[in-house]
Amino acid sequence: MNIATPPQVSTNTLRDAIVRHLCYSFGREPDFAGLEDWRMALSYAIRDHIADSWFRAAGTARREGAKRVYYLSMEFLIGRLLEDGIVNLGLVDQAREALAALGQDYDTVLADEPDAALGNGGLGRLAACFLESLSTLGCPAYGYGIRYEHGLFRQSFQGGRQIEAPETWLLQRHAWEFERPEALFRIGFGGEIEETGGKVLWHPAEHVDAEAYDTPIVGWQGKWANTLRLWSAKASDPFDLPAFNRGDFAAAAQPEALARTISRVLYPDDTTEQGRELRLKQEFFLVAAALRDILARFDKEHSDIRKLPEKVAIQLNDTHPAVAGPELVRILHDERSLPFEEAMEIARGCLSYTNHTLLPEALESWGEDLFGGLLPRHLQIADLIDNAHYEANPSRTQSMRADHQVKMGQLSFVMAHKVNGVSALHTELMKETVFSELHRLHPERIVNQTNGVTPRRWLLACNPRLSGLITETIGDGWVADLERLRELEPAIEDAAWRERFDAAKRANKVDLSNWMAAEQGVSVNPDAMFDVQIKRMHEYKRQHLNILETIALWQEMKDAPNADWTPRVVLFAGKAAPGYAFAKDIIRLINDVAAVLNADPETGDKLQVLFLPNYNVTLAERLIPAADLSEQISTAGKEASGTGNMKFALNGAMTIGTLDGANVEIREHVGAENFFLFGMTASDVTERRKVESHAAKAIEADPRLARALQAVRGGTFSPDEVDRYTHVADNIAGADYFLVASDFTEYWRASREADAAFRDPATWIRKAALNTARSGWFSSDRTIRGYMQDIWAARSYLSD
Ligand code: T68
Repeated sequence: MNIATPPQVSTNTLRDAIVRHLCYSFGREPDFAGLEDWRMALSYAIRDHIADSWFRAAGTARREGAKRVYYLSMEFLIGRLLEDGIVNLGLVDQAREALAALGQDYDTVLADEPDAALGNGGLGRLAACFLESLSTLGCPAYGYGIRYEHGLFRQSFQGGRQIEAPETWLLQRHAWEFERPEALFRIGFGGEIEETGGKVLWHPAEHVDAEAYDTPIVGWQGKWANTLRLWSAKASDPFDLPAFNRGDFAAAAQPEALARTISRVLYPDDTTEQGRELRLKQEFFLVAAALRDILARFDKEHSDIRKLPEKVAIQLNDTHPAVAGPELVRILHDERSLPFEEAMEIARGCLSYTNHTLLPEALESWGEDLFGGLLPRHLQIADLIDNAHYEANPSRTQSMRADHQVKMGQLSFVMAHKVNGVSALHTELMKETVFSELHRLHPERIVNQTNGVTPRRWLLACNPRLSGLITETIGDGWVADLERLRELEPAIEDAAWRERFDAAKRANKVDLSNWMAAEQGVSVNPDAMFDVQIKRMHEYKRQHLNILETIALWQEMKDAPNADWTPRVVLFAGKAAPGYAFAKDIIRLINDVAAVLNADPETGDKLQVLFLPNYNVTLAERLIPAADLSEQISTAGKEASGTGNMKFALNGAMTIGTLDGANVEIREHVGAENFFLFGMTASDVTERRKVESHAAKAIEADPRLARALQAVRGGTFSPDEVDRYTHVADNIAGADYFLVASDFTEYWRASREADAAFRDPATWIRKAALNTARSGWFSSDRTIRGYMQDIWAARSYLSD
């Protein structure tokens, strides 16, 4: 099947399309158009071309009766889409010139787009990268999610503290979605079970409608486009007329308001908020709507439901959509009258599950009262699934239904034909820990698919200077075949080429410095090492280890201000879950440390600290190309994979990191000599925790650590409230579950190695460039090929 590359579009054609949309889609004459009007008109002009690819792709998939991949995820962290579309269609020059001809600046227009933050972090961003790769590879696929009115909260700081405000991406006009009022499904909750004549019927007490909104996601060169279908909740019976007629207007509007809460807001990844009924409602809402849609499409093309696994692959992005197991069994057994065993086999043939965490507190489990109250039939089916599994595996000791809970990890495992981890280390740890018994019973089920990132967004688009140099050196084949970056290696041996690589990095750093000066009012030295840690705030990610080391460095600089220090700008960004008090305290501590250090006349030109507010995809695109050092310092065994780590390496930053998640594989690919390794391994961590007073011992052995902790404890950074951070120091000196103290000395050593390497630019640039050349394996195209082969049995419909 050969899909033609879309026709080339000239600048003039694009310019005319922009003006046409401005006038006839938005009713605005060019002379009166504002920035948002221009952005919308350009988006519509681009969207027209994306839609053409989309129709062609959908037509091919239908004609061929293709197997479809369905990626079910509570989160899609898509960020801005306009540049993605322009870049993938190859229309950057045309768009820039067309706008210029209309008196508009391309970068300004692109920057007007809101960042759609329909996700918390890595898990949601991975889903977005996967959709783009699925389209690039021409694999027919749908992403299914929820169209949250409010994505992840907006973060600002007041007195250094995190303040959360609602995020309102939908208040600005959004160019990309098509409302599908005809794709509407009625979703039930609660109610009763009726058993008559061997049949079981579920009569829900409450109903909500799910309405689809489709966003096309176009792949590289516009050869294929898949659909991101997000569900919005609407009242089935929006208006209570009798109440209105009684004059009770508030009651009349009640059904609408209640229904809409389901798609109102994205849950912040917050381990303390477990068990909220609304979250389970959201999960079932997504799953039920998606499965109805999937089956409707299947029924249109095929008649034998037993063929479902041949035509449908459903990937569960973590356990959040795990109720898909019982729901699919319910539909096949209760509604379509297949025997229970067969219904289970068919469901398992379709379903597979990705695990993203081993943290025990993050493994979903629902109390059976809550679960059964909302989904009474699904609770029965979970019991039947569990019993069937036990009968087939009588040596089993752990049940998914123990302790009056429904354990979603185990349910997902049992209902999936494949279960995958997201890095080699994480997959091995899954086998040894959370799923050890299930792995023993089903040794073929767990497979690894190391994460990846899309090179279109995370190199080509976000770093035009470096990607321009790469294309000039090896041609543009790397964009869809990232391992070809290896072809850069001979050029890296050429000093003149290295200078150009360095010039690109330096220019990115100047851009970032200018932006920070304008936005944050802080001016930094672009010749300093840009040392960056950007990710969600969590104890296991150990932002507190980073700030402690920074404090120790500052203290040492003050001891010898005239020594030959490597200047550093330490940059942080990341949100803390609103209920995660310790993580919020670390944000405040970092801001307090920044205030003291940045104002210190003795060290201010050598060591600066900045916490940038409201981390999101757009900010990552700005920071990553400008980074020299990438901080990947989680406690070994805790970070499932990481994907930021890959983006940094790809953009020519050196990693300082532990042997955790995909760091292990990054180091193998880029070479041990091009990676600053430190710290305990996952098995060291387990052993170290058994050592009595391990933190106290580490502190005693390292005076630098002791002094830095003392500054935190003694109020050096909180003179107005000296005991503000006593509990932070106590935590590190006490239980120290995440082993900050025990890894500090090694981290300090590795940081000084980085300093020394940075002082020798010729060596540093070579190492940085080798990181780029050897990171091609971390493309999400490689990851998706792995899923297609090992898990989905899906194929590509592109060939050229
Ligand atoms: C991340 N998980 C992993 N979870 O932490 C990271 N959790 O190592 C990995 O690279 C990434 O997934 C992709 O595999 C998350 O991002 C969440 O965001 C989350 C959201 C809701 C509930 C629980």
